[in-house]
Amino acid sequence: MNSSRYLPRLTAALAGVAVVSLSLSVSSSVQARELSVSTVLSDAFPWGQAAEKWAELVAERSDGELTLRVYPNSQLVNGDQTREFSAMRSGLIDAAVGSTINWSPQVPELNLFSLPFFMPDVEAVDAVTGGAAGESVFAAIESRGVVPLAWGENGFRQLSNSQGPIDAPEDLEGLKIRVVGSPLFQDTFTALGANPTQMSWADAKPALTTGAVDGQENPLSVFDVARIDQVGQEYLTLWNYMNDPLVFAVNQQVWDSLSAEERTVLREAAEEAGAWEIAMTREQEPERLAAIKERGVTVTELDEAQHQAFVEATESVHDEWVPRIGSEIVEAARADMQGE
Ligand code: X2X
Repeated sequence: MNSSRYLPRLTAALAGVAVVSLSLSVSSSVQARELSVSTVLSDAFPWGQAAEKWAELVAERSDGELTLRVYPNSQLVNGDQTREFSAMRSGLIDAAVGSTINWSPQVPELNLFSLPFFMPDVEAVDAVTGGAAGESVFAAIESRGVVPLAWGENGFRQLSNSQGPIDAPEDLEGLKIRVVGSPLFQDTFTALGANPTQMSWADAKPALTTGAVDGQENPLSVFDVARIDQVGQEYLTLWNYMNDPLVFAVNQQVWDSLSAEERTVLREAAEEAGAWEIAMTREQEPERLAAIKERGVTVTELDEAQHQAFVEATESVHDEWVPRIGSEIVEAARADMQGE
């Protein structure tokens, strides 16, 4: 047998092997995907840690085939956190761990959580997020092209200012308060007699530093980590006027492009990271409060009558906003909180 006769066949066979292995490596590199995840706060805060935890669990469970890259400080929307939802819906951002406040301009149902003095404690928040109202809120997000996967928590928002202790609505009279760029907040602080100014978180600290604004509202974790006491905010009122849940979510087209296994990994990792972050945020609050007091901040707590005065002063916000949120969702939330 003349081996040279077989050479072309052998070459062709080898070439075939090369093509197969090339196409294998191409298809595996197409499969290995990186998704961008937007957050407002970095991993110095529980919020950013929630996103990092999600990324860690996804990388681990997908053997590195699916990775999440977290972009903190609203950098994917140039600092404009109220554009995060639109950017995710349009596919500029693949995923996010975002605040219900920041997404509420595009998803009005999310204003449910911002209704002043509506959910008094963490039990109420859990009843709503884990109940029928929570499901309706997720359906509202999904109907706008974003797939919600799990809840996290920024926390109950407390009021700070540089001027003096606040234990009555009158104490807010004329104070310039930085609020997030969501219209409901404008209404709440106007109803309280304050002078609210909408600005992004990126602009908030400079505005507090220069005294352009007198006060702000954020959870204890944010006050503590961002050292808001160092920018003249010497007075803090614990009024639990609203809780700011976070939502882990993915753009609809991105979600549709994933395999069933990848979706399961993403969803389960989000649920675990969210539960982990919620527990941590709540556990850390007492130590954070102690640290804040130690730094010389005057902390004011409200008695029942003082609390009631704030509730009454903000009733008009409910009148205005319940129809915009949808009275069925608000009623469902009430029922969830009453354990019905
Ligand atoms: O801007 C804020 O106050 C912050 C960081 O809490 C949110 O993104 C809602």
